[in-house]
Amino acid sequence: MRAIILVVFLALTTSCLAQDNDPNMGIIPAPSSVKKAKGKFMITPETSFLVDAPTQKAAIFLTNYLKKNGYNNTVVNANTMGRKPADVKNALMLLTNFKGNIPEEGYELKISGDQVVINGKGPGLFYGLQTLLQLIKEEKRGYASVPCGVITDAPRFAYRGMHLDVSRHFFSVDFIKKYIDVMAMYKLNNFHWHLTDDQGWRIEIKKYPKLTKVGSIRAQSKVGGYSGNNDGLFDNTSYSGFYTQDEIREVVNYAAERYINIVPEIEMPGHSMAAIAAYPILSCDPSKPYKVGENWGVYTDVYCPTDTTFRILSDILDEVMDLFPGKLIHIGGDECPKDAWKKSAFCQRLIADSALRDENGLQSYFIRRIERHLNASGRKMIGWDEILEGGLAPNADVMSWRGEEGGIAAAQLGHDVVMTPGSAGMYFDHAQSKSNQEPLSIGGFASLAHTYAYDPVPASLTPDQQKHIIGVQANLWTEYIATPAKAEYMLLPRMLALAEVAWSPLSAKNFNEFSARRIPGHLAMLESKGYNYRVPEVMGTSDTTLKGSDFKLELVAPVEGAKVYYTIDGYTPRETDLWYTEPLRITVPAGKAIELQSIIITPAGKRSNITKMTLDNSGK
Ligand code: TNX
Repeated sequence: MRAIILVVFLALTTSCLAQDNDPNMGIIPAPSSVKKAKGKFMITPETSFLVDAPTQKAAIFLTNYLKKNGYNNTVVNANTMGRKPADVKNALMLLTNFKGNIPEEGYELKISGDQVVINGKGPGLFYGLQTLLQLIKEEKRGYASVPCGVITDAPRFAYRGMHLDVSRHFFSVDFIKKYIDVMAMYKLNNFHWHLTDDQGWRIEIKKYPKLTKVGSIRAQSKVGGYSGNNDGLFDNTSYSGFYTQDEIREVVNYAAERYINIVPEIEMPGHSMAAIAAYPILSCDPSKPYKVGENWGVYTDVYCPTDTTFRILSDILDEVMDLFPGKLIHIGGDECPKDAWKKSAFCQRLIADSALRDENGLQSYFIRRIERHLNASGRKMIGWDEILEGGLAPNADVMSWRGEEGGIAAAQLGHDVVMTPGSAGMYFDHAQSKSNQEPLSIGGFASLAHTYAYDPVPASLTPDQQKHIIGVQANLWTEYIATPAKAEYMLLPRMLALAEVAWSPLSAKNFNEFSARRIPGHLAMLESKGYNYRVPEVMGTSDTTLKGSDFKLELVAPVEGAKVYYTIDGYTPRETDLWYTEPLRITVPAGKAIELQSIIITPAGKRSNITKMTLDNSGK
């Protein structure tokens, strides 16, 4: 019997990968509305670039973009040129002075053969420009084309966050800026900077210099995971790093130029070994020796809720608030074991004197006292969902990470919530596939599809309660991420899925279009900008067995410009192997099986996981 099995991914042909076939014109995150039109606007040395508000961040960003990308065109003030912008042909303009209403952070982008017009204000104008930059196709130096169309757009959520843990591993200011750059490209607007934890204190505090002098250095780090040969294995190498206050200010400004607010996190009362090692007086037993954490996980020594601790933490938070102008200050609050408080006579007395229920009540006392201090300076506290235990601080926002329950409970109590559940693909330290070809990770599983599928608004909330879901965030914890290349590998492309979760209306979301039509162009673009990313596997094949004798297989590269290489001889495919150029026709002799192994190799030499498909005609 001859069976013809046609494996075609989403019934797409190679040409369909071109973003011309994407109803969203290749834009990520998918806009609220896209109307494609025929024709192109051509950018040439004669094109006028006009702005009616030259001090707008978008105008400055455009000026820098032109300079950096080899255009000699200058940006002209539309108010002083003596003509109405609408009358200028071959012009690209950023306008704040438009008729009609555009929602907060929204924009309108109209591209015709004569003109490109972006209408918007502040962040909206900036996001319109980011969309435009995704549409620009360089032809040669100084020349580019933009496809015609009309886009109207505004975000679904006000809080669109990406987190980075710089305690477990430290990342340079240059890397932080690169991280902020890619966030801005995808319209994310909150960078959650996890600055302190057990394994390192990474922000200079002038009043308490030992926080960095002692607390930023650990004697050694855990090697690998906790099983097998790596069990109990340490690298015997000291590890350090912190940001000076000048560096912090530089990053805050850099982010603000891109409409990114920074949410600094100073962890308390748990995850505080680094600070306790620097100032043992912060602990419940100052006579014990402490060292900066060398292992990952959760430590049982935590801040003791004494007046001294509150004075020191208030001083620290005062310096933090001076550095970070944003409203939200993150105080952690997660994973605070109660062992030390149970043993402490001071804590037990405090529980009794303040009529607290138990140690959970004490945790809540701790958080409320810190909240009062932040509120007194006009700031809002945000913490991980454990701050709900023992009663939530009156004005706090909650970041729901242990599933959605904490977020749901907080929204029901009328608190604002940022959803970031690990179970829904928001933990970018989790592996991106179940393959053993993935690099070491903390475990867990968050594929691109899983991340993409998340909807942060729980159906169990009433419409009024749903308004308290102010947004969504993904977290990049770095226990097992020691290098910028690996951080980018774990970030990309999942952050692009997060961007659609955070920005796009549900009606515009479509995973097949996202992954097969939009992602390939974006990965090529990110590669050209020097980002590392996880190369998705070859499309059109998978780790499976197909039964039959005659096969026609259509393989597609998920990165524009990348090649598919394959073997049928059982060897690992590499660039010296067969290069896929047209649908494969493979006939398997009766009684035999052939293993088709395939890999993607990108122009820069990045490689995907290898996929093995068995074409089985053994008759078994
Ligand atoms: C839990 S998420 C933590 C972090 C770890 C992370 C690893 C949270 C609030 N606490 O300390 O790095 O898991 O996935």
